[in-house]
Amino acid sequence: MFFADTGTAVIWLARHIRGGRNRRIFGSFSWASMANAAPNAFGAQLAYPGRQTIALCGDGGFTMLGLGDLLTQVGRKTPVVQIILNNEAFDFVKIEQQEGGFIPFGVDFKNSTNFARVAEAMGAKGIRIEEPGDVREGIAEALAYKDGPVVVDVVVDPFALAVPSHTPFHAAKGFTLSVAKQVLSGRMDSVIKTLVRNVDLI
Ligand SMILES: Cc1ncc(C[n+]2csc(CCOP(=O)(O)OP(=O)(O)O)c2C)c(N)n1
Repeated sequence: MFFADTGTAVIWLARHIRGGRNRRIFGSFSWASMANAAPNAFGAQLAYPGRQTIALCGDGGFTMLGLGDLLTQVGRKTPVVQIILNNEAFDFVKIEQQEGGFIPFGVDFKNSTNFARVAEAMGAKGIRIEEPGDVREGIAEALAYKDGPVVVDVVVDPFALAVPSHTPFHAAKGFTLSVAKQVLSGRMDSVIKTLVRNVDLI
C-alpha cells in the first residue's frame, strides 16, 4: 500500500506509481491535508499486518506529524517504510505561489536535517540517500527490513519542478509572470537553476 503526503510527493506518486488490485494508493486527495502519509501508513500497517506499507513524505510533513508517530512505531516495532523527499522546502506551496504570479516567499527552510540520523537516534532504522546512483540499493534495503519502522532520507533536488499532468493556461501564465519578477528582482541564480535542472524532466 502506497501513501503520499499532500505536497510534491502526491504529484510524483501520480506520475510514477501505478495502483492496481494488489497495489493500493492512498492520499488526502479531496481534503488535501498535509502530513497524511506516515500516519496513514502506520494505521494501515496495524490494520493489515501482512501487507507492506510505504509512505512518500515531504520533509515538512514528516517533521510536522511523522516524527512523533515514529516513536510509537518504534515502540510497537511496526514495519512502516517512510521515504522522505528532503528538499528543504514547502515546495508545493512554492509552486502555488509561482502559479499565482508571486515571487516565492517563506517556503524554504535551510536546516540540512539528516532524518536518517534522527530516526536512528529514535530507535528506528535510518537510511540516507544523497546520490541518484544509491537510490536502488537504499530503497531495496528499506523494503527488505521487517523488524520495525524505516526512514529513508532522500536528498532531492529542490529545483526539480513537480509538474502536474495537466497545466491550465492560467497556471502557465502565472508561472511566467513569477519567473519574470524573479529575474527583475535579481534572483537570476534560482531561475537559471530551475531551467537547467528541469530540461530533462519537462
Ligand atoms: C494541515 C495543512 N497545513 C497546510 C497545508 C498547505 N500545504 C499544502 S502542501 C504544503 C507543503 C508541504 O511541504 P512538504 O511536506 O515539505 O512537501 P513538499 O511539497 O516540499 O514536497 C503545505 C504547507 C495543508 N494542505 N494542510
